[in-house]
Amino acid sequence: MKTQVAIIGAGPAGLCLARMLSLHGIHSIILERQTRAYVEARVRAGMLEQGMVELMRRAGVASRLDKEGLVHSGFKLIFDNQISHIDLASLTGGKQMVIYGQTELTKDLYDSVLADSNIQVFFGAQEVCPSGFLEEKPRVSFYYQNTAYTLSCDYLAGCDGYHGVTRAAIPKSCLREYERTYPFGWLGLLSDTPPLDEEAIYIHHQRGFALCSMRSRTRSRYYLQVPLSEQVSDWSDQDFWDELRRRLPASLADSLITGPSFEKSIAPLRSFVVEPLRFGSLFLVGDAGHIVPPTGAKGLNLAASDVHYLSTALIAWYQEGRSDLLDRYSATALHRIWAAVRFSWWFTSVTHKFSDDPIEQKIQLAELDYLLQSTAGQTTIAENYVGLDLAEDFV
Ligand code: RFL
Ligand code: PHB
Repeated sequence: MKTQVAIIGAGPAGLCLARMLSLHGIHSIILERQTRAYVEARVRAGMLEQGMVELMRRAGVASRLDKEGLVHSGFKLIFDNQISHIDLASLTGGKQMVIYGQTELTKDLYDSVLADSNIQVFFGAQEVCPSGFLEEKPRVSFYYQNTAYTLSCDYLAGCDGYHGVTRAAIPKSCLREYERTYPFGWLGLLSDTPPLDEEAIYIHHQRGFALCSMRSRTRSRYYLQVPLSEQVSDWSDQDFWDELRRRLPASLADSLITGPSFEKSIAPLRSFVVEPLRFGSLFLVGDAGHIVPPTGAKGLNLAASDVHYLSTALIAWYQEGRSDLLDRYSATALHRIWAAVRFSWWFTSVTHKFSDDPIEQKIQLAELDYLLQSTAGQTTIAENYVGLDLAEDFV
């Protein structure tokens, strides 16, 4: 079996990369460990940067996103029981965010990828093992429906997330890993109830961080900071709503509409980057190469900028024989990744409870107060939140 680009992982990064390549006549095969239904059901991101929306449009998969996505021109930040507004659009020259669930985005990508004759997807691929990255033709061995296959390709894209096999297939001595784990997680809940507000609300509270977000005008997404020792089964819906109300100012707590949840899960928080993002003919893309805590809403958006850079570089190689963009993929992507790692770490560090030491909270409040009372401070937050510009030589 052979293809031009072998892609491991059919999450948003792998699917989007395959589509961008196909638009330029480049063939790819995607190997995915799970079933389509499993990947589609994973509830994760919701807040998309304009750059991600534009990538989806270029990939020809944005018609539902353009119709159903909720445009957000700002968000709210509550600390010391005071509500501040970050007016993203006016602080960034008109940039906005769009709320559209990763579940929906993945469904749209699957619909188009599975109808695309330049792309073949193997769901339920087992024991996927990439090798030969420094040889002329790298390969991937795998099992599909109990039969062993070997796929030969020109290039390999590791789009298999943080727990995938591609990063692990690179010799340890050739990579440098940077990692910070946080002593808490986010307990998320989805419910078919109207959102608390038309914008996302980030809440600093002495009991811990909370976030009020949404998926549509009738579907809400809420998160609570919880200790890593907690299990989802420790939290009934009533416990969740009671704790969320405690972390909200009274006026908002009174207007919170609650209802039965249909999804609850706990996600650990982590900052992680591996350098470089290339080893021979293997390129790491999205969560396979980097993870950020979700506070800055950057994970999926970074996967999108990686896809933009790598697809541009591969297209330049196949169409013009140019390898300079492939050579610069890692450094260019990492520049934007580190900016998002810094912002996501910072936003987490000023909004979450790390200890019971009262000086911690006082310093967080002083920092938030200092930044929010000045236009310069608000602009710094807004520019990072909407996402930094892409490198010009890859546009
Ligand atoms: P994914 O989505 O993890 O997909 C990887 C795919 O690879 C498959 N795979 C394998 N396939 C074959 N063989 C193997 N050995 C394999 N191992 C793994 C997996 O089954 C899977 O299908 O990575 P990708 O494509 O890089 O996408 C990254 C995003 O999913 C992630 O960054 C975001 O969800 C992060 N994130 C957010 N990002 C945003 O930009 N905005 C947000 O608002 C936002 N909110 C969030 C988030 C992540 C969260 N959690 C749960 C961590 C909120 C939360 C709570
Ligand atoms: C979400 O809607 O799931 C969401 C929104 C903003 C974030 C993280 C997650 O920062």
